[in-house]
Amino acid sequence: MAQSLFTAVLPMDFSKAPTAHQEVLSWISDVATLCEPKAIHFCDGSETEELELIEMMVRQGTLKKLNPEKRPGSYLAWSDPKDVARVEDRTFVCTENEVDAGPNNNWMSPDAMAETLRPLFRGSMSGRTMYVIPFSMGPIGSPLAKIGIEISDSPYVVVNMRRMTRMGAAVWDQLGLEGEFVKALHTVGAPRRPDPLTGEIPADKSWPCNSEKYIVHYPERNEIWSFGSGYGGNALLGKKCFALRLASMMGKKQGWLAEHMLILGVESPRGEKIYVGAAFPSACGKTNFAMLVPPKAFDGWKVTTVGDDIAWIKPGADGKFYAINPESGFFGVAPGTSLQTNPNAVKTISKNVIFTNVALTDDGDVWWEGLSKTPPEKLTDWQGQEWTPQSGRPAAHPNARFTVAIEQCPSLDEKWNAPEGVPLSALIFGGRRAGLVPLVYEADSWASGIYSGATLASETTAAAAGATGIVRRDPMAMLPFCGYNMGDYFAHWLSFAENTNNKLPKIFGVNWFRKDDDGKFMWPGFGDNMRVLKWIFERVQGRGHGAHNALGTTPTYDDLDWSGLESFPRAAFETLTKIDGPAWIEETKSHREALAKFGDRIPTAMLACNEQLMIRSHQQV
Ligand code: TSX
Ligand code: MN
Repeated sequence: MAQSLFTAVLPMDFSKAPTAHQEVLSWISDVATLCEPKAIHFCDGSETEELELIEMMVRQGTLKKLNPEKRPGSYLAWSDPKDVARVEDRTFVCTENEVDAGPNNNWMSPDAMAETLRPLFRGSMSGRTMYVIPFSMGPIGSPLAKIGIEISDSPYVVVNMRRMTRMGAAVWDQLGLEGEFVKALHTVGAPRRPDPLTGEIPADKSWPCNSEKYIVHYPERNEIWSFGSGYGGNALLGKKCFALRLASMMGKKQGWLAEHMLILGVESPRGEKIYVGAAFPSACGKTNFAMLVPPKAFDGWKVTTVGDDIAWIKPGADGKFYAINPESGFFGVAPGTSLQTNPNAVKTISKNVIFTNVALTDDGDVWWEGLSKTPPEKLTDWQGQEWTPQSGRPAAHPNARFTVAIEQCPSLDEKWNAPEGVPLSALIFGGRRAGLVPLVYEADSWASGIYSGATLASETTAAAAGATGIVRRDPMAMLPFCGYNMGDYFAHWLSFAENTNNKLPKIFGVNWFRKDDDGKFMWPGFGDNMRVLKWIFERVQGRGHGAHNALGTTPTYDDLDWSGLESFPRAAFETLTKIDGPAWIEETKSHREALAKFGDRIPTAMLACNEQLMIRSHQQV
């Protein structure tokens, strides 16, 4: 490590530490005493630091350097095959009272969990360097931003956190001597202890991890303890653990919302601009929507990207709902990403990328299913095995990822880093439904819009485990990410209507995935979703027309702009937006059962919406 960087070797001497924040230093000291690392390194976020860590990981086999002519500044990691995704059944929310975590979370009492974790963390960093990673979720100094410090024994985590968050020395200045921060502790749980016979430390694995895993949240202490995994949301603790699970709880206490939403801007040829937040469950193409390229015929219309995964939203003094993207990078799913599905993403990942679990080409570049129609003749798959198109197994893991700084995105919005955030005029909830749900509708009210989010569902695809076509409820796409009781969460959403100063965003439902009787997608999707976005834009401006039905307001054929898609049959659009009363009676029954699973904290307003929808479904012809 360079001399300019502070590396404390045990016993601890913090006299040259980059912060004098007493609570930070005593926490670091406690963690080091528990985890017994061989050294402590305070990350400064510099390029020099990153290059040194990368060089070390290349030497050790964790990273492969990609061909600098094809993919400058980029590297590839292959994980342990048993460490490829978030582990929801190993994820816990530890509140004093079980009911506060809710039926939507695994729960253990904080004391019982501490007893479980202490022995696992004791000596867990033996033979490794412990990295202290200061980061800000949101623009440093923004009134909406929050600071975290991750302690991790994984250099892979450091280089990923540098892309995904504002990480480095500037955070210490912002934190000062008294500032609040989230304590985020992570270990891969693979101590390197000397062999008892030879005294030698065995060679390290390229992807150290532990078969036992715990992802633990203490919302009442603003703490995260993560054990045993080096992958994504299990290890990059600023993302799902902090920015969604802990932040959702902070937002409930402090009057704001932490949501699993992309944020995009829509600008008309006349220069009018709105911002939109959208929540979709996984495998619905959130990143694609966040980077949408309008059809050629939509000359002068622009879609810009603020974020692709998380939004922190708070009403301002003017009552508008201001949103920031707490992240500064994309941790995106690679398979399915191509010039056809998402040209902006492909351009974003042309350089300075950490790829995880994609396939390697003969000339040192990357490949994944969907990148090109015809796969290369020969590849090395994500497990390091030779692969040909005849192999009969995917070359990239279906959950393979790219990690890249948001600033490389060609559609980046000019206000992506604005400390005050961007004002949201519309919120969208969307799922993958082969039937029932029309292409788009506007909810009649704040409460009925929340109801449509609360009953959001998506059908499983071939990519997800198990059978296809099974409807899974995923309220507001937050089921795995709400850090408290989901009933209280709906109540918190409803509470924003109580302040009459609030200018509530309009709420829309969308479904890009409706199929015809032959099982074919009816809507072209992708860039053509601009037609729907334009209608939403017009509705927000009080123009835009539609027909009223059981769900709210849906555009008729003539209400959409068909420029460049004039061949789309009127009859197909009728089917695509049809609301089938009898089918909605059944759907509404299923809503009621789904809401009942969240227990007695469900607000009565949600049950009233359910009854209302039942009446309207009976009236729907
Ligand atoms: O991301 C998607 N979007 C949103 C884009 C802004 N996908 C991919 C989902 C998996 C992550 C979509 N898939 C969308 C969509 O709007 N629509 C569909 C379904 C579909 C797939 C293929 C075609 C049309 C629709 N057409 C052809 O393949 C030619
Ligand atoms: Mn997500």
